[in-house]
Amino acid sequence: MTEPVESSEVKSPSYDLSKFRLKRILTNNTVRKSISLLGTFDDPADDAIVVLEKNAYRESEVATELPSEESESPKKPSYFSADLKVDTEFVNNIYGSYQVVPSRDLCGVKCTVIYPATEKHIEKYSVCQKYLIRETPDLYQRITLPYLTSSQFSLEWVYNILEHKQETERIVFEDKDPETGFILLPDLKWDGRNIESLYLLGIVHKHDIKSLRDLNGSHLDLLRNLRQSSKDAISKRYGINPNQLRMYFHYQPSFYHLHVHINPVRNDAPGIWCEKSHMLDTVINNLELMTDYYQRATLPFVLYEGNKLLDLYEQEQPIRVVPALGDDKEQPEKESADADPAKGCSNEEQEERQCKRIKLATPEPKEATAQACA
Ligand code: M7G
Repeated sequence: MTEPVESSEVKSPSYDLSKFRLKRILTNNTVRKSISLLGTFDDPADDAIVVLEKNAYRESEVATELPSEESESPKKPSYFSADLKVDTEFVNNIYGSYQVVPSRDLCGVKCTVIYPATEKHIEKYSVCQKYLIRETPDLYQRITLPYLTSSQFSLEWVYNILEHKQETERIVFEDKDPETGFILLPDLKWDGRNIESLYLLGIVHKHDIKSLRDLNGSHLDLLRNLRQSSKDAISKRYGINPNQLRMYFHYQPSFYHLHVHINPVRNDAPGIWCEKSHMLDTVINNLELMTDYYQRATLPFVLYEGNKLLDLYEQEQPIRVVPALGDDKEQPEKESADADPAKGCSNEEQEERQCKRIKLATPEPKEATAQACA
């Protein structure tokens, strides 16, 4: 039974995690060892998303005792102890294969719940096709900006953090300056246990910067402070060398209030792909070279099937239907309305062509390659 943290000011919905009822699996990522589930709790009308993720190994968990330490207590949990249950699968010559169950302390699974979940959350956590958009400043103004202004995830959780209503005890560092200040705290994705997989967020106090697109030369002091003060605070709290930290923005982000993602470079954190991440160092340098760089740049970003913004871009330029081979123009001509594959193929030939393309673009449904849009 899990009871979400409540404060007197902010009510969080309550639910009993053990009573989760599965409707369907949204993604099963065998590489990350995580599974995203759609279901319900007591009220069948409210959808819930539950994400289960096996924890990363901590180096202390594989430590073995030295003879001189045997009498020392208390013992830290370790795989190699009398508690380990071992089932032998096979032993062949010098090779052995086993299934082992370690002590209870080492069997924890990180669980994230979104309840009630909206259609947009379900979209974000589902397996889907992804497409790259090259967003010019004009396309941003005409298509992306109106869309994100009318349809975006609630920023309530961000304001709760900035106003010290939630997660207050998790704050690692705060600079309260309204122009250049920010709050540094663990990201929802971090299990909070393993420094190897450390994942922090730096959320700025300023309220009018939606994303990278809004940044200009006047924000350089804020960005430099974000970089330096975060590094200092992380070094002090976690003992991590500042030169081993990856600091970046997402474009497009899911939440349009400026925040920087921070994790160790040696850890492949989720969402570090080049099509989504912009290093803080590069952003600062671009603004030093050209103060309105992000108002002038064409910024690529990923859209996924099911996102309404993809349909809006499709009306502007063909995205799901790739131009015929050899017709690799910079800006492909707009195709006729009947070519919209989302509405099905209008004639057999087109259907066959389209199906071939989808087959090429769609990996075999191996679990190992299934990726959430998140
Ligand atoms: P993003 O780039 O806007 O979206 O990052 P994406 O990375 O999800 O596509 C938002 C970040 O905020 C993500 O890394 C989330 O894991 C994190 N996050 C989201 N929520 C709702 C919370 C929350 O309530 N608390 C904390 N600490 N982090 C959150």
